[in-house]
Amino acid sequence: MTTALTADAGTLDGEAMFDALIEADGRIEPRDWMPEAYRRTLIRQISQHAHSEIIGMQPEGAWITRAPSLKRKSILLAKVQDEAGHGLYLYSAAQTLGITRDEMTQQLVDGKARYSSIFNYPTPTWADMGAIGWLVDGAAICNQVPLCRASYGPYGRAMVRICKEESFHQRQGFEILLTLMQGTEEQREMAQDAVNRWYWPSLMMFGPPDDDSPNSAQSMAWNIKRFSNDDLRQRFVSMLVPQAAVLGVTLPDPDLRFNDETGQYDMGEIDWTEFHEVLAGRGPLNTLRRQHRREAHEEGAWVREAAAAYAAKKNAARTQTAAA
Ligand code: BYC
Repeated sequence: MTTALTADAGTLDGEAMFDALIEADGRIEPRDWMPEAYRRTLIRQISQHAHSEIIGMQPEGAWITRAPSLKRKSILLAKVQDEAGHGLYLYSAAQTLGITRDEMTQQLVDGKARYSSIFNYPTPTWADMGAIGWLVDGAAICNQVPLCRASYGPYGRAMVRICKEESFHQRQGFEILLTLMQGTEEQREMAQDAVNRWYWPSLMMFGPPDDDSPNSAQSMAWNIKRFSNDDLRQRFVSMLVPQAAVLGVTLPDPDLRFNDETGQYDMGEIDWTEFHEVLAGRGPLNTLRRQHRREAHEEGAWVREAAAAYAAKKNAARTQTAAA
């Protein structure tokens, strides 16, 4: 919603216009003036999110050949393809801020850019596909639905489609777990084991506690983030408790209980040391995830070169026709 409010780049008018748009809960579009820090924050958050989608294809991609039926295989394949698409929308949104796709990719393969901590954990059993869908995509929905209203237009619009697809992803994960929970004793144990391993890391996806989140206050003032990390985490847990009861799984937090006074669930302490270890590159699979991405990037070089050569040939032909 830039409407009639247009601004000249670099002038005080631009700054006043930006402030007015934020104040009015309007939208900032790529050609509008914006503070450099706003631009940098968006590039950081959107590119991290894009990288998360691309790295997030790995833990599930590993199960495509081992899915227990043709139906499960095609559903999983579609989900992983959706994630590639999410990466694409997000990289495109970030590009409108003046960074190239090549720069972002290079930052990822060089280990200079972050991606979500959650994708550094292994997926040893089929039940992990259920737990990722239910918990990881569930956390993603809680975190990302408010981002559909992010003040930066291209980001908010990309998030609308992403959230619709995440919603399908979450349900397919829930359904995998439900099927396992209605199966044999061994299948129920496998489902519970996966929930035990993914529950705490999924809570960490929301980021550090509010009093240890350096970016939140400014991002909320700019209407990029709409809720704090802790608020969204709380909302997620409230969503999970009734769903866990339907599934028949136990959430692995002995301190989890409803608090009549606050009307919310009290939770046990999250292991923030583990979170910081993963962020520092010392999670279970950080090295492997990054290495796979780097190898895929290098092995795909010929495709990029061929596509660029083809585009150059097409352009040359078009220029020749126009000149004739
Ligand atoms: N993992 O000040 P804070 C998906 C970093 S994709 C790693 O609170 P902010 C899916 C943070 O970047 C899921 N790093 O930061 C995909 C910051 O470091 P820098 C990804 C984390 O930005 C495929 C520092 O900690 N979702 O769901 O205000 C298959 C301080 O944090 C994490 C998104 O990216 C973490 N968990 O808030 C299935 C959503 N948490 O950059 C599913 C968009 C924090 O200052 N992003 N850090 O060096 C966001 O909403 C926000 O960026 C966050 C963090 C809530 C994640």
